[in-house]
Parts: sequence; C-alpha cells; structure tokens
Amino acid sequence: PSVKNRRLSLAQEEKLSRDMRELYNELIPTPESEQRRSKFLAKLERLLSDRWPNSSIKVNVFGSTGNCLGTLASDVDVCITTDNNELSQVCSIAELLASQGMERVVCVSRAKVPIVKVWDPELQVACDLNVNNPIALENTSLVRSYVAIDDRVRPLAMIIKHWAKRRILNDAALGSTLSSYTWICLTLNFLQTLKTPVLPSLQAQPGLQPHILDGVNVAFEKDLTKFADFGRKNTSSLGKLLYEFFRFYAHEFDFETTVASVRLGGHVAKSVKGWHMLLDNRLCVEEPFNINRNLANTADDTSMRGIHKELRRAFDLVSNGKLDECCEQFAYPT
Ligand code: 3AT
Ligand code: MG
Repeated sequence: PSVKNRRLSLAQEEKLSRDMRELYNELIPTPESEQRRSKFLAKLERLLSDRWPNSSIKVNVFGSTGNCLGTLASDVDVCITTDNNELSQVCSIAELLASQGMERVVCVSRAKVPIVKVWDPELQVACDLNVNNPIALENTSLVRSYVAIDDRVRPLAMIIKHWAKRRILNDAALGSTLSSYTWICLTLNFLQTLKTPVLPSLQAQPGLQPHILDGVNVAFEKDLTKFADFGRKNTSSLGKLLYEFFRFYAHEFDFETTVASVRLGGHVAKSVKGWHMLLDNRLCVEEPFNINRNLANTADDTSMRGIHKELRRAFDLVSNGKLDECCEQFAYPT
C-alpha cells in the first residue's frame, strides 16, 4: 500500500499508546517545578507592588502555565493587568527586574504586543511578560476548556508540542516556523473535525451572547457540563489519534485551499475569508477570536515545505509504532 494508507496494527497501536503515556508522564511538570513557578509569580507580584505601591497591579498567567499544556521545559507567560500607564511602557518593568537580580532581561517594546523576557537564576524560571493583553487570557481560558472536556486532549497536545519542539518546528520567534499555540490550535481543530469528533466548537454554540473585548468577540460556552459525554462516541486510543493526526496533516489536509478554524470547529475555504489571494499554498490557521489573524503566517513557503516534510516523516515513523524516533532531536547536518 502507498505510504499514506499504511495501517497501524492493533499491537503497534497499543504499544504506541503505552509509549505515549510514558512520554507524557515525563513531560508533565513535577510538583517541585510547579512550586518554583508559583514562587516566581509571588516574587514578581511583590517586586511590582513594592515599586508601584499606589497602582492596582495584577499578575495573571496565560499560555501553557494557564492552559494545562505546560511541560517541564515551558516558560511562564505572564500578563500584567494594571491601570498604571507607566507599566505599559514595558521597559520600565525590564529595568526594575534587571535591578532585582533577574538575568537575560530583554525588552521588546516595538512589537505588536510589547514584551519583556527574563530569566530568574534563583528559581530557574524563564518568563515572558506583557501588559494589558486581555485576548491572550481569553484564548488561554478557551484552550483550558478544551483540555478539560476530554482526557485525551492533554497528553495528545503535549506530545505534539514536544514533537514540534524536538524537530525545531515551534519557534515562531525565529520568524520561520509555527508557535506552540499554532500547533495547539491544529490539534484542537483535528479533534473537532474527526468523523466522530472528540471535541465540539465552544464558540459555535446556540444562544451565546457576544462578548466584545478589544474589538473582537471572545464569547464561548463556559458551562462544560454540557459536553461531559461529548467525546465518548469516539473510542480511539491515544496512539490511534496521534497516527490520525499525522496522517491528516501530512496527507489529507489541503494546505492550498483550506483554513483550519477552531472557532467553527471545522474547515473553511480560503476564498470565504478572502485569504486565497494572499496566501497561495501556505498553511492557514485562524486565531479563534481574532479571526483576521492567520496564526501560521510566521512560516514562509520554504519553511512550510520543511514542516510538511516533517509531518510526513512523523507519519511514517508513527505508523510503524516508532514514537522515540519520531520525537528524536533534530540535528542540523554538519
Ligand atoms: P510553550 O509551552 O511555552 O511552548 P504555550 O502554550 O505557552 O507553549 P506559546 O508560547 O506559543 O504557547 O504562546 C503563549 C500564549 O500566547 C498562547 C496564547 O494565549 C498567546 N498567543 C500566542 N500567539 C498568539 C497570537 N498570534 N494571537 C493571540 N494570542 C497568541
Ligand atoms: Mg509559553
């Protein structure tokens, strides 16, 4: 049979699922690392309120610290909400943190969302920090809700993130691949669009009142009790889902014409969004709230071909039950 039709035997599927469980157990943060993160957050709160005692300052976590998809290696993403304009000039925060023993302090004040990056040598925590960015808190809460709906989402998404990291496919900051968040949206959308879906669309629920924040509608269904049994009809093992994930994005998904939309829980034609003129054969992944934003626009044509090749490689290996090799650290040829 041609590669894309390669089937997984039951024995291979069971082994793959066992290997995934084992890897997942290695990836989940230890209580010790969780403790360092909470200490870091308390310390940050203290430093900020000592420096600006008369402002209201709240330290919120987002990204993988808030959506249950953090691994041992994840940084802490922090969003400060405050009424003090001085803090929106993120470099004032960078200066404070540098003077208080934080290392590798970088201030990216001209980005669309200005950020500060720091490394805390005492608690061994890396942190990305921004100010008043409410959408990121909402999309973190959306991802967390999807993770809570079905037990398979967390291990599957963490392993896909891990694979992407090992294969150097998730450094959007390098300007050429996809962010972890984009891989997460691809995973959620895959689970929504299975013939027997594992996840619903939380945004496409009847009776939702629009909730506009920063000009975009961030409404989604918060009452998850409605979906307690949602994924039950799909009885696929973790191994089967990982195999299907790679098969789908390596061999089935039409990069040229289709947009992956978590918002709709489905696929939309690029022409419907007016994206067909701009983005010829590129992957398109709609940001769930900011729907004019293509999360995959960090990857150019060349890196998209590289990503596609990696997806096919992953499918080949996983369909032979080889998880270790699939997630092997990529090494640049010397
Ligand atoms: P790691 O565990 O750190 O690899 P993560 O889940 O923290 O994964 P990212 O670091 O890629 O994921 O992103 C952190 C959060 O920032 C996730 C999301 O709430 C927000 N975010 C990232 N990219 C965008 C974007 N293009 N638009 C809106 N929100 C975004
Ligand atoms: Mg992060």
